[in-house]
Amino acid sequence: RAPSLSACSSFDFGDMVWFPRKISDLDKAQNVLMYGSDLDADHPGFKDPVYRKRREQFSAIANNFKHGNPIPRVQYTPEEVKTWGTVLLELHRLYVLHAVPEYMENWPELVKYCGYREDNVPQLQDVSVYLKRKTGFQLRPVAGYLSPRDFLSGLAFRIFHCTQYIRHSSDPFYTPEPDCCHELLGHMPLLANSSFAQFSQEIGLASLGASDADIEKLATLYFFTVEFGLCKQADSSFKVYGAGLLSSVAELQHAITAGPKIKKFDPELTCKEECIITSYQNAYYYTDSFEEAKEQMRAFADSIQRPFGVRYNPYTMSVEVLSNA
Ligand code: NLE
Ligand code: FE2
Repeated sequence: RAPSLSACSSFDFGDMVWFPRKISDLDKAQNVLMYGSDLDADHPGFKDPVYRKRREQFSAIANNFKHGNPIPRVQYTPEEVKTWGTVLLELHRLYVLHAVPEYMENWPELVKYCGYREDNVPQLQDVSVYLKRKTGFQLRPVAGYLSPRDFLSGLAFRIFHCTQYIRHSSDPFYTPEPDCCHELLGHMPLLANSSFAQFSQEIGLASLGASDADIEKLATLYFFTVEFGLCKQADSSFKVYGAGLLSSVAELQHAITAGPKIKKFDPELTCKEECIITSYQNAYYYTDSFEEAKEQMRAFADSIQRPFGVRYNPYTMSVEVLSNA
């Protein structure tokens, strides 16, 4: 029977792990795991004091951000704009050949409304306003790699956490961490697709209050689909929808020719694969269509057991907790 809001005797809501219930609660769910303002030693910017200093400015923007604020605009330096332009130009050539059609659909609008141009790094605020109108998604600046639980919980509210700094100029075609090229080129085009936006929110809702073990599985599956997923075409070649590939010239070229490293996506097996953050993946996973990836992820998310249900209320932008009793 359908879950009800009635008081529940068998489950004490007080036992529930904390999770954001309203959109402004995301201000309290911001655990950045690595990098942030303290770069790890294997990062290409580690030995560059100018880059490190610059990163502190971006960390400050993210750390001071509160839900409802406009995202501060950033004046990117000529060197940063050049890096962006180089990445955009090379990737665009590859998209035409290797990106799924859903990815390309919204390019003209990103150019028109968000300033996607070789000589301009798009501002997160402009993209956020565009997405809000298009699919209800909004962006929130973040200082680095967010904990999987916090990242997924943002999706429940149609909030996508975005880094705003750009990769180090010494290696435009691969960076070990998310940066604005990754967010803007890898993620934004698909978040402008309403079916993908809906899917993203469902994954987010499934994550709220889930056990650590379930979050780990869900995050791993998200990683091998939304970040690194491929689709098999009728002629047995592959098209790409994963954002981590669509933002890296080097790994995109590597992945589409990775032969036996490309395996069939199977939630039960794929959730055991190791997620590699600082270099290429050991394996990539494909489905027969982009739609199939979403369906399989949904089915997995539905199988997560929680002693309560959740329902999103779009009028109040809050999550209602329902008893399963
Ligand atoms: N390696 C990717 C890139 O170079 O754009 C970023 C991956 C973020 C998960
Ligand atoms: Fe990403």
